[in-house]
Parts: sequence; C-alpha cells; structure tokens
Amino acid sequence: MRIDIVTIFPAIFDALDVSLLGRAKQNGIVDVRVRDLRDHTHDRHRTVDDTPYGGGAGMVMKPEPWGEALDAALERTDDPVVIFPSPAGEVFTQSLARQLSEERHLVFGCGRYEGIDQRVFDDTAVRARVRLVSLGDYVLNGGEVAVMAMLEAIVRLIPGVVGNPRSLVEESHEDGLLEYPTYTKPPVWRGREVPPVLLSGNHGEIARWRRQQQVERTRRVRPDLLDED
Ligand code: JA8
Repeated sequence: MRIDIVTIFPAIFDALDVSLLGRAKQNGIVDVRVRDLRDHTHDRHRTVDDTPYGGGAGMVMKPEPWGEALDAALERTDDPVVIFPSPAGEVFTQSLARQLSEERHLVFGCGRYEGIDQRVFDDTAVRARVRLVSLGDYVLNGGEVAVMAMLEAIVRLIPGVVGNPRSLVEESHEDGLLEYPTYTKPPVWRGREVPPVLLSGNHGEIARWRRQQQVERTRRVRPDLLDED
C-alpha cells in the first residue's frame, strides 16, 4: 500500500519507523511518503495560513500550498482515497479501518489552525474519493496525531503485518463487542485469583465465560454498541 502524508510537521511521522509500522515499512508492505506542506509555498516566510473571510477567530490554511502538495501526492496514481482528519468528519471505526486497509493508495492531509480552505476539499473531490474522518468528539491541535492513530489501525490489518491473524478476528470490535478480560501467570497475584474457569481446561466453558464477560462489559460501559443492528 502506498501512503502519502501532507503536514507542516513531518518530524511527527518519524515515529512511523518504530514498532509494527516500522516493520511494515522495512518489509516494503507499505511505502510511506511524508510531504512538508511548506515545500509548496513560494514566499520568503513559507506561509501556509491566512485570516478567515467573513471574520472570526484564528487562521485558515491557504488553498495554494495544499493544491500543489496534493497534485504531487496524486500524480501517476490510480483510484486513491484522500483522508482529512476533522472533528466535522464521519467517525473512524474498525469497519472503516478494514475498508481502508484494502485500498492501494491512501493520502492523508493534516490540517492545523482553524481548518483548511473549503475549496481544497471540493477541488480534490473532483479527482479522488475524499473522506473527512473524525476519531471522536474532541478537538486536537492538528490532524497529525489522528493520522498516526488511523495508520496504526489500518496498517495492522494488511495481511502479513501482524504475526497471528487469528488475534485480529477475536479482538475488540470485529464482532461489535468489547474484549473479555485477560489473565496470565501467576495464578494468584496480590491475593487476586485468576477466574478458576480459565484453569479448568474446559474450552467450551471458557468460550462461554468469555462471551458472557464481553456482553456484560459492553452493556455496562458501551450500551450504544448493543443498540443497533
Ligand atoms: C482536529 Br486543526 C484539526 C485538524 C484535524 C483534527 S481531527 C481532531 N479531532 N481535531 C483539529
């Protein structure tokens, strides 16, 4: 999978060389290109923002550097998806991560300040599938950390990135329920015992207990997950 990232803070993505994503990069499973938006400015101060038309607080990202940077990212590609993290976007879910993990080319645009000139989205949508995506109902200072989170969720779903694919199917959210509690040795720690069923060797009973724990936990902390479909 090819991944382009447009940002004014390329150094944030140095962290992509570590851990799972680092291995996926080294193995050539993902080809990541981090692009500095300021390389597409042409004034002495490398300006990427300006005051908002209509007034209001803060600054807006100018369209011209974005146009150039996205032209470069979209050059000689076939059917890319362009993702802009935004609190105004659709919510990022495991299902969207799964969909995006099957794409050939993802482009992430990291906004800062009060946002990007709307015409950048409109112009990009003529050439590519554009999605505004939110991690949740809170505001960050920019899209970079949101992109890191999305990339981790997406890249680990690409075949060959995570060692044991079974663990992907079993874990949280693929079945719409929260995870069951997990335990390892020792059998007693600070007076706290591991639930005896897990030591019973009865795999049918263990599976039933785990499913019951998932349902109880989901009802307690995320009843919204049980409501729909
Ligand atoms: C922000 Br500025 C900016 C850009 C993207 C995002 S995604 C999120 N939750 N907040 C803020």
